[in-house]
This record gives sequence, structure tokens and C-alpha cells, in this order.
Amino acid sequence: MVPRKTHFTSEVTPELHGKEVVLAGWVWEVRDLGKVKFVILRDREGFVQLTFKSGRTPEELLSKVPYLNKEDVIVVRGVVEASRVAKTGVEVFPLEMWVLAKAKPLPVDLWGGTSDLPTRLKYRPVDLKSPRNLAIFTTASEILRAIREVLYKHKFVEVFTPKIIATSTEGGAELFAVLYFERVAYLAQSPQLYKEQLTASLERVFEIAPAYRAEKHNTDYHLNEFISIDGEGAFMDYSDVMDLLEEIMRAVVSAINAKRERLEKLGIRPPLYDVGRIPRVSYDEAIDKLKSLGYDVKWGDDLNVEMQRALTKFYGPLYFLVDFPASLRPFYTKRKDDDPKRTESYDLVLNGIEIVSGATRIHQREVLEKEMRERGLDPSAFESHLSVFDWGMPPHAGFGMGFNRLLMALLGLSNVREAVLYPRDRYRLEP
Ligand code: AMO
Repeated sequence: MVPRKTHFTSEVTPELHGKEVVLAGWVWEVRDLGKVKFVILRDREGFVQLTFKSGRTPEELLSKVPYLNKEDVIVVRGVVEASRVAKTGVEVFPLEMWVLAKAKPLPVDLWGGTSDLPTRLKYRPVDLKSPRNLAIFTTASEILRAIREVLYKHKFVEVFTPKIIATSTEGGAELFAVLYFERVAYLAQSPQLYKEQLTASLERVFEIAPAYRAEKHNTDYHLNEFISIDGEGAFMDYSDVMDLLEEIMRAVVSAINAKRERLEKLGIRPPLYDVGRIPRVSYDEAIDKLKSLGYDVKWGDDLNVEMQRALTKFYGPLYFLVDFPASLRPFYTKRKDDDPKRTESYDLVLNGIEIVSGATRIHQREVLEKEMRERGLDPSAFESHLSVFDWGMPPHAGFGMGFNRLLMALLGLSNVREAVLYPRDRYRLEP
């Protein structure tokens, strides 16, 4: 019987000196120096050196080592010894070894990192074995944990809303149609309308789920399926939500700092070390600053990545843009009471990339209908949503955070595809 794994490689520390452990993982490297043979075993958490020494290691075990291939799956029972030479400060002297699966030569260079991104994405399940990817996606999970913790602390309830829907929420052109029995349905671009409706019952909700956009751009920061972290709170406005996002960003950066050493060893350099008060820059001020830099931009224009990057000169890598013109925001966005051309809205920008967007919402049916008509939308198509506003809709506000963009920007990755396990883009539907 093959024994169960007792430790991840990261748990094999010098304090275990003299103890027996069972490790399981993949052969990263074999170094055969004749009487001494080293096998580097990799698992999700890192590496451990296995030392096979003639005289000490059973002969039958020693003779197996030259037949190991890179990425063979092995289980090893052995004794831990603190070591001054081994990279991780420990080595393990095997007593028994089982080869559970053999591996052919890999289509991706996990060792030298020489494969290009298209090749890596084509063989993504293999590419995900690389130490760099393991660090990215274990950190991603820690980031999600940190975000959930902040939201739970503020009494948000985790929910799931339908991804197959009947009408558009964020604009018609970017919908994927699906055949739904006898009729056409769409994949949800965001849980916007559902999360708003839920503030009338659950008050504060969040959802972490895929969102679908049939955008044809093929850029480094657009995906056709991305993970959206959405939050919506009753009796809140956009400044409450920005306070919450500030807390989320602080928690996320400290989750990254806990992993920083491992990340940096792999060449990943998270740009943020801490998060203080995040500047809240009005759209008007941003336009003025951009004009002063010579950009050809006027009030009412959308800001592109280059402009948002230029603004980091004034505000640092992380800032909010607030109070956008109503013409730039969706129909559900509340206008400012004293300035109806502008809205109670914001984007959170990190290194020039918009990672979050949100607003105070309209909670009065007539106002919402008027905004729909102004944007050429037919309120009757939204009747099931609008009727909720007849039965006690609280004022509310929220956010939509693109998790893959967040991960990309936080880790300083150059392409959002690096921040998704299996990216879906204009030309990629597999694996
Ligand atoms: P918005 O359309 O700005 O707002 O989307 C919110 C956030 O989602 C991310 N995002 C994307 N990430 C990768 N690829 C894409 N194609 C893509 N599109 C958007 C971005 C963006 O900031 N309902 C509103 C949110 C709200 O007001 O609560 C919405 O969907 O990081």
C-alpha cells in the first residue's frame, strides 16, 4: 500500500530533523553523481531535495533513480535532515519510493521558462505546473480569502445569481446569445440587476462568479469570460463603497506581502507594498491634468489606459476617479443631486488599468425609466426588474471588481491571460 502524503514541501523544515515523512509530488530534476543521486521533488508549495546515497539508501531504491523522468509522479517515505547545503535547509533521505505515473517529455519548458505565451496557453494544464504559475494561483486563492473576509466582516452575504438571462444589463452589443430551448437567451455580462434587487431582501450581498462579454477587442486586459467580484449594499452610497474597497485593497496587499518572498524569487514583482488613503480624483480634475500634459481630451470623453497611466504621475499607482459624466455611465447610475450632469460613480485604477467600477444607484422607478429611455432602452423589456422598485427598494450602492485584472495589476503581470487558469478570448475556446 502506498502511504498517504503527510507533508507539503513547504512544511518540511529543519525542525523536523530526524522525523519520518511521506512526500508526494513530481520529479523536477534528477542529478546523478554516481554514488550520490539527488532528486528534486516539486509539489504545489515548492521543492524538496531527496538525497540517495550508496551505503545509506537501500540498493534497490538507488537503482530506480536513473529511470525517473522529469514530471513522473512519485511518493517517497524518508527521513528529514537539516542541511546547510540544500537550498531549503533540509534534505530527505528516502527509505521507500513509489512511481505512480510516468511522464513523457513536456510540450512546455517549465524549467527554463522559454516557451511563449500562445504555446503555454495551448498546453495550459501542463503550463500550470510551473513554479511561477503555482505561486500566482495559490496567491490568487489567498487574495480571494482576504476579500471574502472583509466582506463577511461588513455583513455581506455571499450569493449566486443566474448566468443565463433574458435581457442585457451592460449594453446590448456585447452579449453572447445561447439557445435556451425554443428561445434565445444570453450569458450574463454582470449580476448587476440581480444584485441590486437583492438589496431589497438581503441588504448586503456579494457574488464571485464568471461574467461574459462578447467584446471583440484582443488586448492584454480584455477577456470574454472573467471572474467578477460584485458587491451591493442597501443604505450605502458610493463613498461608503469606496471606504470598503480601500479596506479590501489593504487586506489584499497584506495577503500578497505574506507571499512576496516566494513571488519575487520567481521574478514576480507586486508593485504595491501598502495601501493608505486612496486618492479620490474627480473626473473634471483628471481631464484638466491630462490637458496640462498635452492630451487631446475633452469633458465627456472616456479615458484610455494610456491616459490613466499618465495620471499615476500625479496620484501614484492606485487612485479612484470619481463623479463621471452621466453620459459615460450605465442607466442605473445615480446622478449627483446638486449637479445632474455628473454621477455618484467611480472607477478604481491600478497602474493605469481599471480594476473596479461602481456607483450609487437609482432606487426610484420613474427616474430609472427616464434614464433607460434616454439611452434608447425600452423600460417594458425590464418590467420584472422595475417592478421590484414598486415594493420597497432601499437606496443602495455597489461595486464590480474584475478579479483577473486585479490579479494581473497586483502581481505586475503583463497580460491578463496570465491571471486566468483557462482564458477565453477572441481566438481561444480551448483548452
Ligand atoms: P464594468 O463593465 O466596468 O462594470 O465591469 C466591472 C469590472 O470588470 C472588469 N472587466 C473585465 N475584465 C476582463 N475582461 C473584460 N472584458 C472586462 N470587462 C470588465 C473590470 C471592470 O472594472 N455592473 C458594473 C459594476 C457595478 O457598477 O457594480 C460593471 O459591470 O475590472
